[in-house]
Amino acid sequence: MANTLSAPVEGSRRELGIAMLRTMIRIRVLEEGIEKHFLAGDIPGFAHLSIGQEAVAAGTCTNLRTGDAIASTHRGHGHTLAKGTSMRAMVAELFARATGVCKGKGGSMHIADFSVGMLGANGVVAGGFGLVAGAALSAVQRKTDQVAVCFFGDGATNRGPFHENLNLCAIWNLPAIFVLENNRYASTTSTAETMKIVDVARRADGYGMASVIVDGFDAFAVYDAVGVAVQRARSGGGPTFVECKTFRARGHYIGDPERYRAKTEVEDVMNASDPIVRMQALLGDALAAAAFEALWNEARAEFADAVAFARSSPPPERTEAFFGAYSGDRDPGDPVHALESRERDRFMPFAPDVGSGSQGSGH
Ligand SMILES: Cc1ncc(C[n+]2csc(CCOP(=O)(O)OP(=O)(O)O)c2C)c(N)n1
Ligand SMILES: [Mg+2]
Repeated sequence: MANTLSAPVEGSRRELGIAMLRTMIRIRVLEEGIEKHFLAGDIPGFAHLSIGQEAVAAGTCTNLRTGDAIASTHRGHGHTLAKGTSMRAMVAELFARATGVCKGKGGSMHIADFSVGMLGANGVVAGGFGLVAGAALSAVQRKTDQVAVCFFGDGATNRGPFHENLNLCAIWNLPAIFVLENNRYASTTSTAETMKIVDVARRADGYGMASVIVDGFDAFAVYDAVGVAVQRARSGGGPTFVECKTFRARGHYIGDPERYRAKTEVEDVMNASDPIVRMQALLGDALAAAAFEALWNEARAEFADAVAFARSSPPPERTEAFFGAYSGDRDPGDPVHALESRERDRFMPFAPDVGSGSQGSGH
């Protein structure tokens, strides 16, 4: 398994390490903040945290351009932030405010931000594979060198869309990259109980797809492996499967009693492998303690600003619920707009102007 723990960290490599450390710290601060505000009742719906997995989001997205696409999962805050969505737009969305990235109508599991190529988190496990195959096919047809990255969990690889889309991307040689976050669990079930193999990357062999296994706690290792995959995809070499061995340090969702594993397992893994601590140790000499502290303080200030922004923003208007379900614009002459308006009038003939901003649940 590839990791970079003995590599010297100097020059541009050090700059890269600092950039990825900053991203990981921003994700950690965001998610610890989400946990706090969710438990305080500020965030409706459900939320799944990726604490422990930050190196995968940072190492992957640092390779990507804004025009490249990603598809995420129910555990997608880190992917979204790393791809370039602003902290304010994220937090306002989680707080169900009209200023959120999906106007407060999506929430944690349905965040999408097309302006940065983020095609969507997904409440449907394995829901991202078809989006990525489509985005990759579109890049080929439009003759661009864009790539599309699918983030997914180990559990998702037991579903049909994983197999169908890997096969399709392989035979059509599409510029897709499949980044598996193998965090040892799917909900309450250990992967050891749901598959007979240890390395899920072996499944890529069945489709004739290149694959690599990396230490998912090591952002450099993820960066390097995804970098090779991006290069291959951009130059017409087809898709790659990147298995990142990682760990989810929180419950499946906020509130999960975690009866299926020992508390010591979480402590042991995080004590040995916390990706942020590891990166700080790698950069240790070069980046002094004060500089580390500054990164944390910046991220905390950014998060506090985003919370204040969210709190001062209104909830979406109830009548907005009917808009944005289809592609199209808000020009009253647009047939999609007319259709959505008709639906609003049919289902909400006496709709009040402003609603409570509630979001759907389910996980
Ligand atoms: C099609 C579908 N089946 C079941 C679920 C319920 N569910 C939500 S998350 C999850 C486990 C996913 O595990 P994995 O793919 O390993 O991702 P992780 O949660 O570990 O990040 C399940 C079964 C769902 N959301 N969608
Ligand atoms: Mg999993």
